[in-house]
Amino acid sequence: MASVLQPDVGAARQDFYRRMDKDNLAPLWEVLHNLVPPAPATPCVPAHWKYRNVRPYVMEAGNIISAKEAVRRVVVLENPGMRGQSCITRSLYAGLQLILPGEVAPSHRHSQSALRFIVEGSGAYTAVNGERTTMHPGDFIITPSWTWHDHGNPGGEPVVWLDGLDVSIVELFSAQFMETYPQDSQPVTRGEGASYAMYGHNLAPLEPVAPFGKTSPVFSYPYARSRETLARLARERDPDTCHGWKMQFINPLTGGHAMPTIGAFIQLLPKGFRSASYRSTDGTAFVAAEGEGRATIGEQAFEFEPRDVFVAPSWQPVRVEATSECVLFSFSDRPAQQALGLWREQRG
Ligand code: 1HN
Repeated sequence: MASVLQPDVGAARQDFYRRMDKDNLAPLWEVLHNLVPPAPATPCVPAHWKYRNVRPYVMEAGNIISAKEAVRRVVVLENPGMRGQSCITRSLYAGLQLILPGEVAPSHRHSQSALRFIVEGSGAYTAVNGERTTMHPGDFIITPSWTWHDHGNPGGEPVVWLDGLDVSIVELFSAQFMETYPQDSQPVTRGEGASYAMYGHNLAPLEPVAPFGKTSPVFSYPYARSRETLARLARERDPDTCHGWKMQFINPLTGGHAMPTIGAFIQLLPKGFRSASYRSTDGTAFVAAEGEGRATIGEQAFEFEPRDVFVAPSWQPVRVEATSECVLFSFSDRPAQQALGLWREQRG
């Protein structure tokens, strides 16, 4: 009878697994359900970093190590579900970088793409392939893959920005490359604003050659322009029930996302706005640029204020209530998922 045979079947299987294990073989049926779950499964959990808690550590880092010695003096925002893995979502890295007056973070390049969202202070610059751009709070700045970049602060105050990188994506494909520039600072070969003037005003050179490949030739998107656009949009139409007034940063040469792996967004929520629930497969990191409110992500509610960071894992419902008028910057791996035909969203 089959019931009598069950224990033997179990023992036979264990013996089979042990023997095949020695030859680097394993039975799929033991792991199949974990490999293809019915809906997104991620170790990423909802989390919130209050800037008022994090800032003292960032400033203390400034006393403990120089930007030059650290190469990049950054406090990493580690997702509590993935401690030790230097990531805020399964695919993306985030950290708060500090550069003090007079410091230089030495030039290097890598295949990972980076974005910067300026959180505090003005007067530092980042240089990308020979052009510097001065940082102001709320600016969105891109370091395209494989471009030389260094940061400096000739100004008089500390400058802090949020870095977002596609570290885990590039690692997944084992496509990491990195080189150090022979000098701390690369030579300046173009005037400040050259890229923005050439590509950021609905004009492009005849037969434009994309200077940064699949990444936008505009590498600095000033907050003043983004904010003005949101204010104008708010006068022109009703807010979306899920997103308020939300825009994506684009590559003017393609109309698509500004970066091939990371999507960046900015949204305005009017005072008193309560969003409808929204979820998508791109786990998303948010930074509050202006205003206070409450973000409910899955089961957890976070009260945020300006400069706070919070993260929504893939497929967890997100709702935002704006106590005052809010501007949120956010980024995710949406372009990568869309390029691979994987991205899904669900409203309400
Ligand atoms: C990097 O190169 C920078 O260039 C910042 O500012 C953060 C995190 C991981 C790997 C490289 C930068 C980084 C990074």
